[in-house]
Amino acid sequence: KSSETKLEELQDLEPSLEEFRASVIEGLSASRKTLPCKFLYDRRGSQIFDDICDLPEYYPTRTERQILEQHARDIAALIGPELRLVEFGSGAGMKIRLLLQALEKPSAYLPVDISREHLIAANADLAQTFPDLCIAPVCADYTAPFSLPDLPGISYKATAGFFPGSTIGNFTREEAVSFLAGARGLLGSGSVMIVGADLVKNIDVLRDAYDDAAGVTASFNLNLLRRINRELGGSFELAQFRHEARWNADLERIEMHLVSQRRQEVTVGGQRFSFAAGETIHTESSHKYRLASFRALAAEAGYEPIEVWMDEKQLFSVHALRA
Ligand code: AVI
Repeated sequence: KSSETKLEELQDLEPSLEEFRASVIEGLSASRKTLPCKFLYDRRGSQIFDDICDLPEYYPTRTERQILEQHARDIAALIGPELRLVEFGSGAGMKIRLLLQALEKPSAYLPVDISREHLIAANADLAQTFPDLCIAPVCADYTAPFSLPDLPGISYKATAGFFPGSTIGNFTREEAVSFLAGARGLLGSGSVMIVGADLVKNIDVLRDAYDDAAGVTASFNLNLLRRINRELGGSFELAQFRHEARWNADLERIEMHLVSQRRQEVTVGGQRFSFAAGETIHTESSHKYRLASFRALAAEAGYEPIEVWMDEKQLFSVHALRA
C-alpha cells in the first residue's frame, strides 16, 4: 500500500482570525495584560519552538525522549495492541516515533495540533516511515471540545492518548483538570492516557531553560507580537519589548513575560493600548509538578494514576493514567 492511501485528509478546525483578534483585544484590555500562549504557534513560532527543543538549556525534550526510549516497551505493553492513538499537540512528531516503533500493530494515529502547516509537513514525513499506519491529522485547538474523525474500514481494540512535553503545564490547574476530563470523555472509559509532566527543580536550571543564552526563547516570545502585527495590523515595535522568564514560587511555575521598555502606545485592529515603562504582557505559564501534585490533578479529572517513569536525576516524569 502506498503512504497516500493511509494518510487521511486533514480535519481542519484551526482557530479563526476572528477568535485570535478577540483574544488579543481581551488580553490587552485586562488590567494585567496577557495573551493566550496557544497563539505562540504560528508557522514561525512552531519552528522556533522546535529550535528551543534542541537548546542545551532546554532539558525537557531530551529528558522526556530518554524516558520514552528507555520505557517504550513498558508503555506499549500497558496500552496494548491494535490501538487508536491520539496525540494532543503533536508538533514536529518526533516523540511519537518512539512509541509507534514499540507498539504492536497500531491501527491508527490521530495527531491533533493547532499549527496546520506544521501538522501537514510532520505527518507527510511520518507516513513515509510508517506506510502501513492509518494517519488521520486533526488541526484543532484541543483546549476546546472537538471530535475525532471517523475512520471507516479501520478497526481497533482500544484507544490511548499521548500528551507529551509537559504541555499540560501551560494550562492553569483548573484548565488542566478540565482538559484531562475532556480527554477522558473523548477517549472513552478504560483508555490509557500517557502524559509528560515537568518536575519542580533548582530555580536556576528552570530559569536558564526559559531564558537561553542564544536568545531563542526570547525570539519565540517576541514572535507573538510579530504575529499580531502581521495578522491583526498591530503596531508593536519589537525592539521596545524584552523577554523575561520569571519563577512564580507560589504557583510553582515559570512565567514568560514581554516587558515594555518604555512608556508607549500600541494599536491593534484600530484599538489603542497604553503601556507604562516596565509593564508586562504575560504570555505563558509553564507549571512544574511534584509526583503527588500531578497525581492529585489527574484524579480530580477522574483518571487513576497507574504508573510513572522518570529519568535518573528526576527532572521529568511520564505518567500513565487510566480512565
Ligand atoms: C510547549 N511547552 C510545554 C513549552 C514549555 O516548556 O512550557 C513551551 C515553551 N515556552 C518556552 N519554552 C518552551
